[in-house]
Amino acid sequence: MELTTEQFIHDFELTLNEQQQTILSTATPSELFVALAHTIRQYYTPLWIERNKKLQENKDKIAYYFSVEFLPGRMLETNLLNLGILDVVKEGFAQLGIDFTQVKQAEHDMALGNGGLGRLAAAFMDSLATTGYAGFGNGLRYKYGLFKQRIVNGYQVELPDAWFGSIGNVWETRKDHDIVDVRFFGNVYMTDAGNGKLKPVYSDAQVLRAVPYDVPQLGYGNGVVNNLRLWDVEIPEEYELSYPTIEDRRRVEDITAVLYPDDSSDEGKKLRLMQEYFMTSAGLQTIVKSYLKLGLPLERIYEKVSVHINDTHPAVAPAEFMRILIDEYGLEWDDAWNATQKVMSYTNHTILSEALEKWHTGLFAHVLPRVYQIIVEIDNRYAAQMSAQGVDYETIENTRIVRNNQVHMAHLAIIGGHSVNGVAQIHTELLKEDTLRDFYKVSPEKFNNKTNGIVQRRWTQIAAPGLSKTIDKWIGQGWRSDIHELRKLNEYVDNSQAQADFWEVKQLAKQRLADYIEQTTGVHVTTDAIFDVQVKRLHAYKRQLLNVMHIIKLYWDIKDNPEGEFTPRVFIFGAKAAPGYHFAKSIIKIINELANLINNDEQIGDKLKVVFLENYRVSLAELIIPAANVSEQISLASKEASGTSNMKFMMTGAVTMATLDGANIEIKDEVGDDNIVIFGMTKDDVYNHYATRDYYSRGIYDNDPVIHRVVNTFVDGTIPNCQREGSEIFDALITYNDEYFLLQDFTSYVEAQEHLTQLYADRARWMHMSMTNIANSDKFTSDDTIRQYAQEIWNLSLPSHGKHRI
Ligand code: CJB
Repeated sequence: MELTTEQFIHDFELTLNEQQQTILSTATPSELFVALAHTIRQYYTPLWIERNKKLQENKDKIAYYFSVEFLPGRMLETNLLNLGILDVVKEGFAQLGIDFTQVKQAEHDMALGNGGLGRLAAAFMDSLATTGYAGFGNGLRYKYGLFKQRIVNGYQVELPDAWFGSIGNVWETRKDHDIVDVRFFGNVYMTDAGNGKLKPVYSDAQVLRAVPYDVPQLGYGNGVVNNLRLWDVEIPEEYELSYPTIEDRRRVEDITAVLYPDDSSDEGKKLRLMQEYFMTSAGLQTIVKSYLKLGLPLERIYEKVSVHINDTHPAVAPAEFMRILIDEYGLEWDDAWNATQKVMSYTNHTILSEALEKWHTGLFAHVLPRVYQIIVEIDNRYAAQMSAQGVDYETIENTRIVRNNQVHMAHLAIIGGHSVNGVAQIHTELLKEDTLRDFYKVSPEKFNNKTNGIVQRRWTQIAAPGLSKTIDKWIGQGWRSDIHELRKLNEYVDNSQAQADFWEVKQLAKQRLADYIEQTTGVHVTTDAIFDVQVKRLHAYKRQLLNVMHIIKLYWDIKDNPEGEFTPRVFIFGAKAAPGYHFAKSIIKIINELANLINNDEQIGDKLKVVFLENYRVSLAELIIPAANVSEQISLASKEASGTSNMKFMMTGAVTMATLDGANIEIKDEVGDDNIVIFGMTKDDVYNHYATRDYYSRGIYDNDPVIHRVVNTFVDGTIPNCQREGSEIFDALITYNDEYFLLQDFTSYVEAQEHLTQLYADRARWMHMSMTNIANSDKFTSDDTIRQYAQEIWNLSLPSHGKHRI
C-alpha cells in the first residue's frame, strides 16, 4: 500500500492517543506495540472485507487447512513487510525517537504449535495469501501455547506459556455470527424421520459452543487477506445450570486451554480427542453453511470446497463431514461419500508409528457415539468394496479403519479422501514402500509428494536484513518478490569482493548472537570460531546425542594435545523436549553439564564452547539461524520426514552437515555434492540392518578405542552431576543396542566434521559453498510448495479479483 511517513505518524499517534489513551513520552514498548498493531489493522481491514465479499460474489473455490497446530511466531514484522510498509514504519519510528526493535519484541510469539508441523502450517498461511489462493486455516485458540522452557541446574523446567498476557492477541477478531454448537457423549439411536429415512436422536449429550476468532493472513505485496480461524470453547447460556462450580466450567474450558506438548506420540487422552473433534466439527459446520449461501447443490460441494487434513489430528473430518451431510442436511450416503472423498486430502508428516493416532474404540464411541457409528459403516462398506474388487484378505485387514479395537485415524483420512502426500521425496517413497504400502497397493493414484518449504521472506528480509541488503547489492532487489532470482547469485560465488561482503554480514550476525549468548548464559564466545548449530525438537532420532559424542571426542583431542592446532568451534543447541519424554530430558541435562565442564576449562579456552539456549522458539530461531556457519541435520536416515530448519540455514548461508535423510537429499541435489557435507548410513543401509538384525553396538564399542572412550565419558565421572543421565545414555547406546545407530555413524561423522574444518580454513572455498547454498535455496520457498498443493491436490484456480503475484 502507498503510505507516507507523515501519514503513518499521524495515524499512529492518533491511535495511541485515542485507543491506548496514552502519549508517546509515557508509553511503554507494549503500549506502543498495541497502538502500532491497531494502526495496521485499520490499513488492512478494508482489504479483508473486500476479499471476503469478492470470494463470495465470484463463488471462488476455497481450500481449508485443518491443523491442531499453527506456529506463526511474531506477526508484526511480517504484517508490515507484507503490506509493504515496513520501511515507512521504521522511518516513522526513527523520527519519533522510538526503538522499533524494542516495540517488536513486546509481541509475544504466537506459539500454537510444537515444531516443524506447526511452523509449516503457518508458512502455508503466509504463502496462500502471497500466491493469492483462497486458502483458509482452521485450528484451536489455545490459551496456553507450547510451554516456556527454563533450564534450572541443567534440567528442563516447563512453565505455562501465557501468550495472551495482558494485551491478548491484537490481531484476532471474534466472529459471533459464525458460532456453532458441538456435541459430545450421550446416547444416540436412529428413528424414523417420516420421509423414508432415518434420523439420529440424541440423549444426554454435552453441547458446547464453538466461538471463532479470525486472524488475518496478509499476502506479500498483493493486498490479499486470507483468514486463519481459531476456535474457542464456551458454555452455551442455556446449559449454564449444568456447570454450577468453577471446577465444572474449567473442565470445559480445558478443551481450548493448552496445546499438547508432544509432537510425535499418541496422547491417549480423552481431552485430546475432544480438542480434535471440536475444531474439526466447528470448522466443517461453518464451511457447509457458507457454501450453502452460494445457492449451489450440496452434493457438489467439492467444486467449491477442499478440506486438508494436516497429520492425523483432524482425521475425524471425513466421518464428521458425512454426519453433517447426511444427518443435518439429508443427503443420501452415496452422494455424501462421493462429495467427502473429493473434498478431503491428507498430509502425513512422519513414519514414526507412535504419531499415527489410534483411539480405543470404547473411548471413541463414548466421546463421539454418532461419529463412531458412521466410521463403522464407512469401514464395513470399504471392506465389502475391496473384497468385491478382489483385494486379498490380509490387505483389507491391514487397511481397515477399525481393527483390533482401535480406530486408525490415518486409515480414515486415506480412505475418506482422494490424496495422501508425504513431505519430501524420500519420505513419500517410504510411505509407499513401507508405512502405508498396503494403501499404495490398493490406491496408488492417491499418493503424491509435496516437499516442504519455508517463508523465505521471514528468514531473509526479517531475520537477516543485513544479508538481504548484501544480496540486493549483488543481484538487485528482484529476488525479494521473485525468490528464483536468487540464482543470479551463482555468478558471484567466486567473486572475492562478494565473498568478502557475505563473510562480513555473517560475522555481524554471529556477533549479534554472541552478544545474546553472553547476556543470557554468561558465556563469552568469539566470532572467530565456527558457529555450529543444531536447533530443533529434542528427539532420539534427531540424534543430538551424536553431536554430543563428537564434542566429547574434540574435548579429549584438546586435553590430549593442548598445544595442538585447533580450529575453534562454538556448538549451539536449542531444543525443547516433550515433558514426558524422559530420555530427551536426560540429553538436555548432559548437554548443559558438558557445557559447564568445557566452558570453564582454561586449557580448552576459546577452542571449544558449548551453549544451550533455552526456550527455542520462532523469534529465537530468527536470531540463531542467520548466525550459523554449520547446520546440523544428522537424523538417522529414513526418520526425519523432511525437516524445514535445514532449508532456513541453507538460505542464510550455512553449510549443511547432513545424513541422506528428509529434504537434506533435495538440498544436496540443489547445491551439488561439493557444497554440502554428507555422512553416515543411507536409508537402505538402515533397512538392511532391520532386515538382517545384524547390528551389534557393543561390538563397535569393544573394538573401537575412540568410541569406547567417548561412550565411557558418559559414565566415568568426567562430566559432573549427571550420573543417572550418563548411565541412561550408556544403556541406550550399549545395553539396548543403540536404536538410532549412533555408534555405526560416529566414525563417518567425525571424518565429515574434520573435512568441514578443512573447508572452513580455506575461506574462498568456504564462501563459495556458503553462497552457493543461498543462491540455490529458491526451490524451498513455501510459495511454490503451496502452488503445488493448490493446483495438484485442491484443484484451486486463482480468484479473478485483485492483483496476484504468480
Ligand atoms: N513433524 O513437527 C512434527 N510433528 C509431528 O508430530 C510429526 C512430524 C515434523 O513435520 C515437519 C513438517 O512436515 C517435518 O519437516 C519434520 O521432518 C517432521 O518431524
